[in-house]
Amino acid sequence: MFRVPEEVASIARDIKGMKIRGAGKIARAGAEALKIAAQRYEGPTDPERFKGYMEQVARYIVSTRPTAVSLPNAVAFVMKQLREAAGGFRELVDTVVRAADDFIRNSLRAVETIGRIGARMLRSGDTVLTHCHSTAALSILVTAKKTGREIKVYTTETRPKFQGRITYKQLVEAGVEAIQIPDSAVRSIMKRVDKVVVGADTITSDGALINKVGTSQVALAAHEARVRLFVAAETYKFSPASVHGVPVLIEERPPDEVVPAEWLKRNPGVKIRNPAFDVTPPEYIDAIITEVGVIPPKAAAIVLRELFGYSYEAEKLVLVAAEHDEAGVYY
Ligand code: RI2
Repeated sequence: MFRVPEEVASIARDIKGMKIRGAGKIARAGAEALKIAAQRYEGPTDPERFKGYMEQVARYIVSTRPTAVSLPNAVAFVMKQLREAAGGFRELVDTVVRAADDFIRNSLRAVETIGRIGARMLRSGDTVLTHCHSTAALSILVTAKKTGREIKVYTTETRPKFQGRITYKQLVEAGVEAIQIPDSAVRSIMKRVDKVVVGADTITSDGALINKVGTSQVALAAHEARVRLFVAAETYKFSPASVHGVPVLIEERPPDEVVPAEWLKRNPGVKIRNPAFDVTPPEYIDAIITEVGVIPPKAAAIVLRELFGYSYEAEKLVLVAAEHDEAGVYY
């Protein structure tokens, strides 16, 4: 029977339950889980058996949340090196550990670089609006402040899970002037906004952005008000599977995130939908700020070819994720 160490199971539970959340963080947690699984492996030390076991762990980790491609990309990064590695059991474990550490280190560095590049695109006196809680978007806003740009930031609440409160808190802690608004205030506030900065869960080869539900409404309001919208996205948020026409599954989360379980009990039969993400078309995006530079959304396919060579590795894993949740909606 397939077993994972408790620490790995706990990471998987935390990703599913959104204790660990944010596309970059779940990617790093996925890499860390593979590393722990390899280090704690107690089965037969035959290299092929070990590789087979790690393939199962990879599928298990990827099946936790279906939308952010950062997770299968992180897992594919580690697994590619394991698949291609020769040598005995110990060497294979070392390969997994090294690859996971490399991914985590590079990922953190990418967030920092995006902060530096993105901050240059803001000016002192700018009023910025952001949605949800994105570490990459925050990196830009906080770096702007650190580099002497006095900005003001409107943060949406981001119903139903209120991740906007984390953004608000972290901005204030960094000394950035922040103002919390309800999601429904976005269109009226947009008149006072100079730039929008949001994060990304997945970017498809045609330059569409899949991000926290509500992002497309923010983009629509920005477009109408002629406010520029920037996306902060590490390159592992780009979907190699989308090049091959694989759709992105929009995660549907439980109804008790929308209304309290108690209320649901008192009102049986109430129908609720809770899609966690939505799709912003490339036409509403001015630029994507990545660690390799600022690109127009339509250059997503080039980034994918340069970085992944149109690899099928991540595609397979995305498909596993998609098969996992039949109730979801595909983009
Ligand atoms: P970073 C989050 O998803 C939000 O949609 C956020 O914009 C995106 O991940 C990227 O976040 P969730 O995990 O990687 O809260 O920039 O559902 O932190």
